[in-house]
Amino acid sequence: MSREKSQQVFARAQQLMPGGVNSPARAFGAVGGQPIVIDHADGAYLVDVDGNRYIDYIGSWGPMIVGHRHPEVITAIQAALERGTSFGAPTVAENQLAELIIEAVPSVEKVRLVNSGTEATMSAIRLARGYTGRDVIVKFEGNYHGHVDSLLVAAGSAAATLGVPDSPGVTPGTSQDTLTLRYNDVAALEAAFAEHGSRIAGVILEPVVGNMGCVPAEPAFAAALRSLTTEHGAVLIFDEVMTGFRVAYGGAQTLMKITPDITTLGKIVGGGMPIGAYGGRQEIMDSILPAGKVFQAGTLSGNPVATAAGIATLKLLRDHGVYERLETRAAQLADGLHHAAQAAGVPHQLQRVGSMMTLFFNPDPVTDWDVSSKSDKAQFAKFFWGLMDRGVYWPCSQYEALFLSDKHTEEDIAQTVAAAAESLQDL
Ligand code: KE4
Repeated sequence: MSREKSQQVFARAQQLMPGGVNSPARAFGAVGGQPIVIDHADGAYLVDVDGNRYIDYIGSWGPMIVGHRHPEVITAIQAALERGTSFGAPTVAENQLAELIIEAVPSVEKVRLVNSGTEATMSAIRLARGYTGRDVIVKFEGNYHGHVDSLLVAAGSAAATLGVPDSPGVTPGTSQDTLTLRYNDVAALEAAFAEHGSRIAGVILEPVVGNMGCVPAEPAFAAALRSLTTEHGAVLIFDEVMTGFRVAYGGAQTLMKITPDITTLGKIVGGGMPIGAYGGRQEIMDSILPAGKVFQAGTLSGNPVATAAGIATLKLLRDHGVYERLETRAAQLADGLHHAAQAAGVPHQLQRVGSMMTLFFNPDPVTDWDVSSKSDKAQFAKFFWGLMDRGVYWPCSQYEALFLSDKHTEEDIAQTVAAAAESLQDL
């Protein structure tokens, strides 16, 4: 498989942009080698600039749940373009996307659209602090909430992958009000509230972590989160940027039957265009300017082209039985990967919620960052390139989840499992 053009383009990229990428997750830092440069995509497939086709399990890190270039999404974007690209003024489409989100997500009575997941989580913690008048935010090791200064503490995703979970440039003054606990550790959570309860403005977590690999919140942990935040008057924030509209139409909160106070969204809600959102109880959301006094703003927030893509995507998810098909395909993939690893005698955990999952090279069930960080990253890197050389595009880090789309076919799954079986045998 020639990747000559990718190498030429990436060599130039490295002269122009730090590390040659506009987001470190793409840099292949954990697996060695160089990223492939994508020319175009369609359905479940990516095609690189050398003409190599891959079955795509990143899906732009989650957004492409209905597949690349879905005709109804493209048509909606084209129609929006005929009316203009940005007005900086209210539009009907913002109402329509807000209504879809409010209808879908149980905790959201009012919502504010922004331009990325990072903006959503940054705004959500400012809102929690402004609403409660308190300073401390609790987060969890291995959870990633975007590059928000006060949350870049023990972060997951690319921060963990590239070894900077506590980034340079984040000052002690910023991180002093961030309390970082172990995920799924009820005792630690109880102790934190016992000691700091009256100072805690909010608790933010990924209800199903994707950013240390796929690690769901255990029921006792989830219940403790809700009871302790309620008892102490703290805001419970579910960061559903990844899980929102992914694990279920209403997000992880509908599966867990836990209603947070604020939910952050991104990725799928923009259908591949730059959209984030945060929403919650009306009395909390009405603290946001201009209804209230907590400042947050954005030139391109609610952009008409982006909202058109988001509306089309959410309607496809709401009306066309996508989740049933995703569940069937995801179960087939998970089952195939587990049996292939078993046959190869490779210690592993296959952890899945809906159509997001991770094959951990780890003998122990992964419940928190301590365990996840002990996964065999050298094995993962070999497995990754074995798949790439067999036309399967896998998340380029053990600390990421993979995602299926509605366009992945049974044949794609069979081809992926066969490629995985060969790659695992070669370890
Ligand atoms: P963005 O600012 O990248 O849109 O969203 C940040 C974010 C917030 N919360 C969660 C749970 C997230 O997973 C993310 C972003 N996810 C990573 C992948 N693990 C995005 C990929 C990247 O950084 O390039």
